Amino acid sequence: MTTPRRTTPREWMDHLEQTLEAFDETGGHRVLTQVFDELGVEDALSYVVLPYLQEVGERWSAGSIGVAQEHFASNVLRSRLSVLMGADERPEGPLAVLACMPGEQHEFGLMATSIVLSRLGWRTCYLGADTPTAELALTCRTLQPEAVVVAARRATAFAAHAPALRRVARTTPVHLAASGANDDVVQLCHATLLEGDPVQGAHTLHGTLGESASGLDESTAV
Ligand code: B12
Repeated sequence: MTTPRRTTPREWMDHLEQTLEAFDETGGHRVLTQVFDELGVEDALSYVVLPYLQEVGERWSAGSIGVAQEHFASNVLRSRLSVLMGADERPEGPLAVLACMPGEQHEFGLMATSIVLSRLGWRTCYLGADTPTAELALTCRTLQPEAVVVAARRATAFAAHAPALRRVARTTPVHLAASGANDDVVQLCHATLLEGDPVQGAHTLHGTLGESASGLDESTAV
């Protein structure tokens, strides 16, 4: 008897394209259920869902799909990731506040980090897209999290708010992430660079802060 061949990430992405870009929500959710079951949450995010989103952008900018298809696909994915966020949180875990910088609408990377952190035993307060820095600061004063993660595609989004981020960094470790984060803005904002993809970023944060904050280690991941 031969073992059935496993579906490759390329094939999973093709299945997402065939369903989501044909406005087939049920089919898209079916593919997502299968891919999360077969690969597990982290690999499904790293090798299928996030790369698929990048390809959607390429097809959109090349004109092979329209804005409606891009919006539909990202809305279905957003609803799915929202369900995964917070699903595994434990009440005693360290707390992370996650936000996109003002004007930044791209939040999938931050959502993925939030999902993985919660699976590592963290509690997350997800503020999401386009968060005013005054609100971020207020949230940090109120909740006193162990870490703040802020994401932006452009370095100028961090630089423009450097004074506010420095004020937050006086009391809470601030981590800058996504393509706008680089050594210069990290220095300017008195922050730390959170490198790698969103799944790696969550593990880095957990490695540097999670264990000391709560005694959690990688083996506690759910
Ligand atoms: C979905 C999407 C949208 C959605 C976002 C919905 C949402 N709720 O997030 C909407 C429709 C709102 C949108 C709007 C726009 N978008 Co858009 N969008 C995309 C798309 C298709 C996917 C984005 C995504 O989630 N990618 C998955 C992430 C994880 O990949 P990534 O961004 O490359 O991130 C890498 C790293 O930076 C890192 N990372 C990212 N975030 C984080 C977070 C953490 C914590 C960590 C550790 C790491 C990390 O991980 C990735 C590597 O694995 C991209 C295509 C693309 N290439 O990504 C275009 C894209 C980013 N958008 C683009 C554009 C032009 C726009 C608009 C200007 C369009 C318009 N005219 O209105 C607006 C701008 C809105 C704004 N002010 O921010 C361009 C950007 C071009 C550029 N050079 O800057 C892209 C690249 C499309 C393209 N090919 O042209 N968009």
